[in-house]
Amino acid sequence: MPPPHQLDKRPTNPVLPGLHPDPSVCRVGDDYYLACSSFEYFPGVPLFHSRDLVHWTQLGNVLDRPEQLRLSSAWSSGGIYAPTLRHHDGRFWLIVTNCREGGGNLIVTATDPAGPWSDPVLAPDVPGIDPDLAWDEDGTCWCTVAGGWQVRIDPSTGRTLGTPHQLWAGGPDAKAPEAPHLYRIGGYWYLLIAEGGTERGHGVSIARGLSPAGPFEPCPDNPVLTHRGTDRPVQNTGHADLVQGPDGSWWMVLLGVRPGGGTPGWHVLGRETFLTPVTWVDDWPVVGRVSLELPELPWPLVPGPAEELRDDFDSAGLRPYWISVRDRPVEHCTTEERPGWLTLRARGTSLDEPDVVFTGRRQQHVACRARTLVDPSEGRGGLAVRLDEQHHYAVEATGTEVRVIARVGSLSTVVAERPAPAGPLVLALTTAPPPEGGPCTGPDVVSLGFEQSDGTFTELANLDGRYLSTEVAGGFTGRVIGLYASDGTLRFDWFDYEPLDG
Ligand code: 6LW
Repeated sequence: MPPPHQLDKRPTNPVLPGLHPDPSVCRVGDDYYLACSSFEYFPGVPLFHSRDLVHWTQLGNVLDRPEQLRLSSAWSSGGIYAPTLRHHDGRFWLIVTNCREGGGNLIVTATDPAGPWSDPVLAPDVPGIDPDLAWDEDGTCWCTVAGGWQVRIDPSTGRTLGTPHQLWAGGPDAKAPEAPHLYRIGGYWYLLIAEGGTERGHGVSIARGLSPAGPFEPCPDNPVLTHRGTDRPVQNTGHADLVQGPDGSWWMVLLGVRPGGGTPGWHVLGRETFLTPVTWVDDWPVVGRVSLELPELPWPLVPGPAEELRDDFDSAGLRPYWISVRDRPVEHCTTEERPGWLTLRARGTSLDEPDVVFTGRRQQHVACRARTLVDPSEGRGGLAVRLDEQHHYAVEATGTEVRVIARVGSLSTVVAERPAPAGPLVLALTTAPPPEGGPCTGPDVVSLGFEQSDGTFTELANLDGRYLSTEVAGGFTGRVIGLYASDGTLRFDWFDYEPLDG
């Protein structure tokens, strides 16, 4: 049994649950590395390591310095989209798009994937989002982007060479041909793309040719992967990357969602990273169905270190899973000011504001509990589950009151209010599957309240979770559970996240 507050990483699919979409993977010897999108959150681009493609340990975040990542003008679900991670010539290369005003494509490199990563080199002439880097035998680097556009590039300067040309953009009338990855496998160059849009119509298609610059012939069995029109528990499957194991077997990492509730189904954790096997027939990939069961692996599992679920804020700085909305200046978020506590100093006046001081972790389990001990004597703030500025539930404390606030679209309301006991208090929220119901049943219920000094939970509100889903809020993210300050200074002694699934 793992010690309390640590998550025994039992192998499951998704291999990276919660808001971890657009996975890009590479192998170096016996080690695998994987990066994901991070949108309006800072630091950006979480980076993971694994020895078995199943157990992933976060090494850090690629864009973890303000000089590398500016998100101030990024709207919710804007910011960092769709990295490609590759290892070439003894270095790790990562290319990614910052979708904000004045943003664009950027390239960073590192010799150690745990960092530090370089300052970004901008690639302003790369003609689109979802950039990929691939090197051919003579060292030419090809950058391919959404829509099937490609241009040669010098990745060390970001300068493009020559004029972009269009390769292959999926099937006729394909919606959103994106997420290209180009590989040399055997005698062919393969262009893997996503198409159909990242919603229920999502899929993966492939084409091949003899040169990285095309022409490409589409696979007769496209899409090689889609769950559209099925009742499989994993939906929206797409945006994939391929990797080969040391034994020669092939694997695909991809994004998928787990919708819950009645119809049309709501996914609340965001787009998650799944793993599925790939075999080859006539030099075309055949992709296994993406299931909640782990595929059989031809190697033994290598669990990483157990994950710490409780943070006592005793170490300098925050662990890599903590993400903040748009930035994290030390004047607003620090563990240094009162040792052993996280201090948050308000800037925006509520979670509705784009500059709110909020720092949290991805919700990774359908059923979970989060608790924090807060000292609200110098301000107002608390514990929230956030989808974006317009969709969040919070239990908030001042020196005198505890209240639950719900914001859904343009409606914001104080759902419940109680006098607060004096001194620090424990705020708590749980998410749980809904009671049995008909087609209108939501995906889960979110209960918010506080704990009495004897540890009993006082529920102040119990809210339908569908309003904190991507199907309601729109966009590309998922829920983040965390701590915020909306006025003055809030101090948090600890934060505890506990999975309740199974
Ligand atoms: C990303 C695109 C996608 O740029 O969603 O599912 C977008 N695929 O490739 C944002 O994550």
